[in-house]
Amino acid sequence: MTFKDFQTFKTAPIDGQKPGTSGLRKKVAVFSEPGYLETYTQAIFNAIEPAGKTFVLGGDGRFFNGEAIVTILRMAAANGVAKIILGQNGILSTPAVSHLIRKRGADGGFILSASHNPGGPNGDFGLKYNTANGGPAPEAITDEIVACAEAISEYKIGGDLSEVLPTLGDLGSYMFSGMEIEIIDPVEDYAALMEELFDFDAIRTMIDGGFTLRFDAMHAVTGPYAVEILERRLGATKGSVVNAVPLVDFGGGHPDPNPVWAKELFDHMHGPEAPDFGAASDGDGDRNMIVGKDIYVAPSDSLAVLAANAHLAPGYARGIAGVARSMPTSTASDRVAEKMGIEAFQTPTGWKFFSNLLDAGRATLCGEESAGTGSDHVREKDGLWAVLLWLNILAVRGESVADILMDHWQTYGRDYYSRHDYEALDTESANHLMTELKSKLTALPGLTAAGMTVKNAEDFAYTDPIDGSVATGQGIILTYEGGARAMLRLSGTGTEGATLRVYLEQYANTSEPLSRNVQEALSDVIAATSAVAGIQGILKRTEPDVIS
Ligand code: VG1
Ligand code: CO
Repeated sequence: MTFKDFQTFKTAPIDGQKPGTSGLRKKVAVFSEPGYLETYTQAIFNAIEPAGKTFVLGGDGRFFNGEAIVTILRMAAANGVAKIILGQNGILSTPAVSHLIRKRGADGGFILSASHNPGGPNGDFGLKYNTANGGPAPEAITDEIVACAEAISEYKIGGDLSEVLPTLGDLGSYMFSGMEIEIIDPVEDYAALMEELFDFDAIRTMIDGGFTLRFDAMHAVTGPYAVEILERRLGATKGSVVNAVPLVDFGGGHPDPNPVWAKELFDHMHGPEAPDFGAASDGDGDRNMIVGKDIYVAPSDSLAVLAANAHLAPGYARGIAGVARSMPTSTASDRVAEKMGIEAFQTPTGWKFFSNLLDAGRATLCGEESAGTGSDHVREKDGLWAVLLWLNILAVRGESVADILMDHWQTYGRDYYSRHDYEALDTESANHLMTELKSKLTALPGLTAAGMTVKNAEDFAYTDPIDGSVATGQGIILTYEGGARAMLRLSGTGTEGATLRVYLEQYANTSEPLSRNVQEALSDVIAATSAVAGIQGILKRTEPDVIS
């Protein structure tokens, strides 16, 4: 094929294309409208000047992944891209893309995923652009992409890829219209990186000694990664990885690893057959849930425990430089940082805000309450990485998950924590609630509701300590007298109406009871926050849809 075979087409009008917390997410029906994916892809290309550059490409295998890969390959060729490093069959987990960009010195990457959102023909699809450091594009670039999406009127696309590549399943290098496509094993480089960071011998010895585990891949992208690493390389019994086969609709499930959506694993870990360790990951492999026998580790606690113990793994034996957490994540990790004498950061929600801190070597570990934990080994959160760090710590300490968590609370105190989600709200009332709350922030300090007195009320804005960029309107923080916090923000990843997230936190020091029921321990802050924000009055909801 020659260059003249490339054609330009009129773009489809794309409405509401602004990327949210993590890339652009829409219903499959929207993404697959003629010209929609093409328009957004061309907008990215127009924003990043792709000619002569190398990109990594892959997705979580959800419905429309294959078609989208082919479209992006044809468009990359037409836009003069020099090379695409493609996961076999178009599959790569999000952390694996991040690692490949860094390892190969690529100029960026495209991740096809709507992460934890359901898939299938009626589910969601998404596209995220990551930059050369391996991290999600910062706001300056996503703003540029949006501007390009509004301004363009045509897109460039190459000819029939199937003449060169009838399938995307054969490893090797191929030339397509002057662009190289290198098809690689999606697992190999990632597994090798994990072997560098963790003491696989110690974990293997622990497993040989009778330690049992179950990993729920939720029919999403981590299946092949977990089978290779946990079963083949670490010797976990065959079948320890359940729901290991990735399916385009995730088996009809909601690939979000929390006690609600990973209930099967959660119940198993609380039943008579519970193994020593349970874990799950999400659609694109960047989230993790950690459960011990009869004990769930809240993600905010997990970050704190990992920070306090990371030095037990070879990759972090020199210690960690700092810990960063997103604003609604509990302050448990701050306490660890303080004791260790290292920096603690509070960033807005979304992994992109950690990138600069990781690049600058100011933070080594990062985490979000939404089951995201990671480190400076890549620039995304990383589900299996968190699982392996936990396993490494368990192997070195020789204690149970429950013992390690209890010991942590007895050392630092406990941050009782929960997130209440109000889903599928009409956008107007959700916005109204936030606007009302913002309008009365200055009047809140001193106000008492449900026996709790508001100490401080803040509309969270973040100034990046490295490049000075400012992100405003990142959610409301209510601080109460006595160490409780509540955070409220609207989700930026949903595709239906609006979701209000209410994050609730109550600190108990070491002399207080540390094993209370979480919702009970939080009941005052729940009631107070509900009253202060007018949740029932404005949303006409009495209960959240999801409690995690
Ligand atoms: C949610 C989480 C946030 C996470 C984001 C992407 O965003 O709350 O912590 O970074 O999803 O995660 P929101 O705006 O819906 O609250 V993933 O695993 O979906 O890439
Ligand atoms: Co994800």
